[in-house]
Amino acid sequence: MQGRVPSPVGERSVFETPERVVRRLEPSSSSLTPLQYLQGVVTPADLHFERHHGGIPNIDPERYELLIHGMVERPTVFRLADLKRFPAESRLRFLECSGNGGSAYQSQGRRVDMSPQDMDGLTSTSEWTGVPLKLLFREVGALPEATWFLAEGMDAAVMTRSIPMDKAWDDAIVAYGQNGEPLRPEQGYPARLFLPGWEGNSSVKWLRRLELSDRPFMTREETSKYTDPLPGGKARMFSFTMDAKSLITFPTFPERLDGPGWWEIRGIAWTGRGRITRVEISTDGGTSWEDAELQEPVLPKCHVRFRKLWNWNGRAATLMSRATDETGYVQPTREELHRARGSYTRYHFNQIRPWRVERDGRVFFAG
Ligand SMILES: Nc1nc2c(c(=O)[nH]1)N[C@H]1C(S)=C(S)[C@@H](COP(=O)(O)O)O[C@H]1N2
Ligand SMILES: [Mo]
Repeated sequence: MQGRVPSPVGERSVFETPERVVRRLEPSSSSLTPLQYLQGVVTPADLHFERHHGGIPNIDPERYELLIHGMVERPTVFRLADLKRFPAESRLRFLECSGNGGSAYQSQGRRVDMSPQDMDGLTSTSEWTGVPLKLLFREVGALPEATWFLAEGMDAAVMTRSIPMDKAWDDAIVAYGQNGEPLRPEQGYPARLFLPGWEGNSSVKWLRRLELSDRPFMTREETSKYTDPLPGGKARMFSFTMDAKSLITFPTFPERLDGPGWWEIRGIAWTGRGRITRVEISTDGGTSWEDAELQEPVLPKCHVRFRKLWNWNGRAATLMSRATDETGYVQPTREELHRARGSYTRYHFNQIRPWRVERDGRVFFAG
């Protein structure tokens, strides 16, 4: 039987219902990746989470310009075509908003009907392509006195962040590609800063200006926002690195296990410090732990899949996952995180997420 003829651009199977793939929209300024429906580590570009502080600008790539100035020998304007003349780099890396997981932390066990998407959908993984920032900084002759640079976006929010120069010499890129195609407008088309492993906010989209300096600029986004209030009236600033985190994506709300027997507990783990080296699973609320298997590829600063077979005896159980990264850092419990950061902390919520499996097979968030 003859099937459908090819189309210039493919589409999803009609059996993959929109409710399954569509992103839950939070009031206007963000959308969430449906983590529980994804396979492998790549997030399809149209399911990448979005977070915009001033909407999505529409930028003509022919008119795009990136100015690099300040403590440099040769202030330079780069067009998009100029950026593409440098040797490109492509890497699979996660991007996570540092506010991710905040509602679960703040609900203190009151909200049980959250799916992984509801709870942690502000994280996604893409293959990002772009020019290493160090090549651009060498090109303009960055002065040795420069220790920070300002990154500025051209959206209505004029997002600005101060970034230590060390990140530029390490692995920062100016990205123009995502999963093999140009960036989506939602991800910063035609070019964004991309800082692997660092809080999403610092990866400034619709990038128009980089200014090198010998001090941070103390912008609104690093003083009134993106600082973590701590117990005792202090606050930590420039908390860029995303700490190791894991979350179970199955079984989770709203799934229901249809009977006792062998089930595969699955999830994803990631860390801004490099590689995930271990994920442990507890099926008894944290009393005992066993190693999960890490599924290839296990890449640095990238979502990694883990899995563990569980023989469910049909009694109520509490499932947890706990990640360790290559620096030896271990994902904390909610109590440990609370002790370190208090109730009013607003960013970097990497506490262990527990799930309660009821005797009837229904699963609820138990955090
Ligand atoms: N110019 C600009 N850059 C921005 C933002 C923004 O609103 N404007 N949002 C930041 C925040 S808070 C996050 S979490 C990430 C989200 O990137 P995404 O929308 O591609 O997922 O972009 C960051 N870069
Ligand atoms: Mo964010």
